Amino acid sequence: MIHNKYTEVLAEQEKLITRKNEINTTFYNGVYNRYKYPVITRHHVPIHWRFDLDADSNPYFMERLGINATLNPGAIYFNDKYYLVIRTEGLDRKSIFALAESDNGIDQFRFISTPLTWDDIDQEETNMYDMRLVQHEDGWIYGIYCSERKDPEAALFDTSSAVAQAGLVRTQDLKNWERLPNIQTHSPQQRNVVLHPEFVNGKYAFYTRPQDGFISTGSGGGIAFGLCDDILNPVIEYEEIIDERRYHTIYEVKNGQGPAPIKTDKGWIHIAHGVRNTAAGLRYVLYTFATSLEDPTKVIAKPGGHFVAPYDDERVGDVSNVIFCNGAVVNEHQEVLIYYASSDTRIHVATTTIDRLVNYTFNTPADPYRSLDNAIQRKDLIERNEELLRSNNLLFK
Ligand code: M1P
Repeated sequence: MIHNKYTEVLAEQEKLITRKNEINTTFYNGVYNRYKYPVITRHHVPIHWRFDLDADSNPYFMERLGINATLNPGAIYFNDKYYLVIRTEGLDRKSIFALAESDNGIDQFRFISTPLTWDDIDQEETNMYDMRLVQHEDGWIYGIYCSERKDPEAALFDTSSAVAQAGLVRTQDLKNWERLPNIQTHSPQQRNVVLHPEFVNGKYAFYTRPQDGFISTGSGGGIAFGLCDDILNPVIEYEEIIDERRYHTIYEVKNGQGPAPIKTDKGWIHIAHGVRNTAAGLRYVLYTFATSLEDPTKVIAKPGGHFVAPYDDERVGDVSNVIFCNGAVVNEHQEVLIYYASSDTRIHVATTTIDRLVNYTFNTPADPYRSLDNAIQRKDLIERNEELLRSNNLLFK
């Protein structure tokens, strides 16, 4: 018999899932809109994924398999619907992938089907997270995710050192998934590996992030680009750094490609994350840059500073002061929906348009890299504005 508490808990959840989202009018920057509510939290995960509904085996209606956080979703606009493959982290710290669907992409996301599974080709793989979903021109939808295992080289007493590599799966319908071999590179560790949606010189092209350690990128210089001949045996022989880390920037310590780049008339627009260190720990923000349509290894525009940073309540969570994005979609109206997680805890959407994203990326001044040059850059803006205000009789001094 179903426990009588079930309908009560379900009705409460239904109120949350069907709540309309609204633009957050306390925030304005002309680049994108933020929304009042997160689009997915751990409270959106179906009741029957967490509770044993049977009154006999669960007389107190206890949550048996709780969810700790929902974060870092891959995203795709597919058959007129918005889909997220969500990193769904259980109380046991393991992340699993779960599919959620919405008609409008800004609210009423519902988890559908069951958690994603595929052939277990790798018994050492312990954790999986941060899938990038890419509709490739070869006709497949690929998912590239971080595949993590215990470091086989770690000393016996060391139970936390890990190795991250890029896992690869593909699907035609988001329901049936085929596991392909992990992507091989010469780097000891890899995270934030993303497939470029088109062939480059007839080959599969990837963005990678070579790193020496599990947390620290060490000698890994930034976001790299590499080609691969065979997606069924994915080997990247050479990685070329295309977007370097640099001293005293928002991406000084680490950076990583977010979703697959978005193709526009002016270039490929990339949404990436940058990490800097602070007395309170690492701070993760998003930034954008553009690469050439003719040569995707060539950066042709890069605004200074962050694109999205933790805002208000977004600052606090399991890993505070983090904004991370690995999913964005473009619909038929050229609207861009950017899915980002705040503080490794819940998922939000920011909306903009291709026009605005291009305008932002190509016309926002670059980081001058030095405070005095930065002061000159700002002074120039102020003087131009003052001149305009004066000519409109709006400057009274
Ligand atoms: O905790 C912040 C993020 O840290 C990692 O990102 P990166 O590899 O760039 O440091 C990832 O584990 C990511 O999932 C997480 O959100």
